[in-house]
Amino acid sequence: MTLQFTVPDMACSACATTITNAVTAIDPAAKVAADPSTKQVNIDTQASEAEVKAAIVGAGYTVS
Ligand SMILES: [Cu+2]
Repeated sequence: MTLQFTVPDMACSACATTITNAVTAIDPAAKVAADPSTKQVNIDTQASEAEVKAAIVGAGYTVS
């Protein structure tokens, strides 16, 4: 399943890496494409939307 989130406070590539790591911590098989310029995060994962959202929020970011 592909999830798409907007993360407005993803400002740079370090943020993108932090978000990617937070998601792969809950699903090591997830494919994460986080783009700081568009604030979009696309995630191909078997984890639920709620789990992925919680992981991103837990890393200190806002999901809108
Ligand atoms: Cu950053």
